Amino acid sequence: MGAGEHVSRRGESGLTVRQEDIVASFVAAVDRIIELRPDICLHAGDLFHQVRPLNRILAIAAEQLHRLAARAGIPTVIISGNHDAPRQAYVGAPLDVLRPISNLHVAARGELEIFTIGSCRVFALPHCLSTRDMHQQLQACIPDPGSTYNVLVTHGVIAGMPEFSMADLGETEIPRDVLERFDYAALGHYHNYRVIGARACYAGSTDRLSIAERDEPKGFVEVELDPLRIHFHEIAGRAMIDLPRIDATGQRGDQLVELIEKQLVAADSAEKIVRVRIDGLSPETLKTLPVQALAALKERVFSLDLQFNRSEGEEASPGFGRSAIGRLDLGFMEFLEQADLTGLDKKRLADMAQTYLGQTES
Ligand SMILES: [Mn+2]
Repeated sequence: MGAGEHVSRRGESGLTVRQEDIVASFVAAVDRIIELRPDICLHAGDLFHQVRPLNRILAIAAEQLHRLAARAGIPTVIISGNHDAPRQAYVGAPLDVLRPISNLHVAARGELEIFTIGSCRVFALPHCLSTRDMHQQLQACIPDPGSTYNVLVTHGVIAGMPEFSMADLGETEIPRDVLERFDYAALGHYHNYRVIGARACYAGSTDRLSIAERDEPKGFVEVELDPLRIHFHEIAGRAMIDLPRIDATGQRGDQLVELIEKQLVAADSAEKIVRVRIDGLSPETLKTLPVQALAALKERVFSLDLQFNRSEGEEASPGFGRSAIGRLDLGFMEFLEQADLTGLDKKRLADMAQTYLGQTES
């Protein structure tokens, strides 16, 4: 929750209309879960898309989790993911604010916490500060043979399955053999619903967070443990579409706007989130582009993302405005996230930073 801040229009709540959408999907999921009355509800991380969500978003999260755990009495376990885990421990996690909610179990300290709920032991392993920490904590994920059920809830990419990477710098790997020890493993990080092997699953996010998710159903999963059965519940969200690419070569600006408009009308796009990619934009086309007509087009669509690919490259200079120095490797990772790294291997830079900078400080 909190994502969608780049949409310009604001709703009555003061949030952007897209932020309101994403909140509404989460609330719809809570409604359905309360109806289903499960023995336990698990959230596998990244409830928030950043370490410091808006106070309003934090308040909505508290209200909804209070409704689910305290009022409806559904024991709920939530962990932090790579987006909402603090990079330095002293900052604290936004989930810490939710700790006073009764019947809500929060794991947000970068270490494994084990909660006993009825006949189930829930191993809650949140995002850790470093890959090394994560590996140590994974070794402690040993099911309790005395417990009827042992369930794992964690956040990251399954080792050897890069298709579940979100290309985030902080993401960590989860070895498959750890998953196989448990009666069920609830996984977070990847945004789409996917069943992994026999007893693990990414439930995915409750709404679409990038254009890459345009054709994916969104929702949550209901899991029965004995025998194991996974059932996906879909939450209908706003439609997201990618229009055919437009070639701007040889077009005047006004002709180009006309082409875009034609596509928008054909796709019935007023209430949709739309991406249009325009290739081969020359300085001539750019000069004659009627800015007001373009702005008027944006008014007619819920959200219009116009991506112009110029025929000439233009470099943006990255800002490096940090004064406080914490852990060097983590500071460098934050810098990498903001820098324009087009054409560079982000993952390799991050790995090198962890190897060299992580050794000297810790
Ligand atoms: Mn994540």
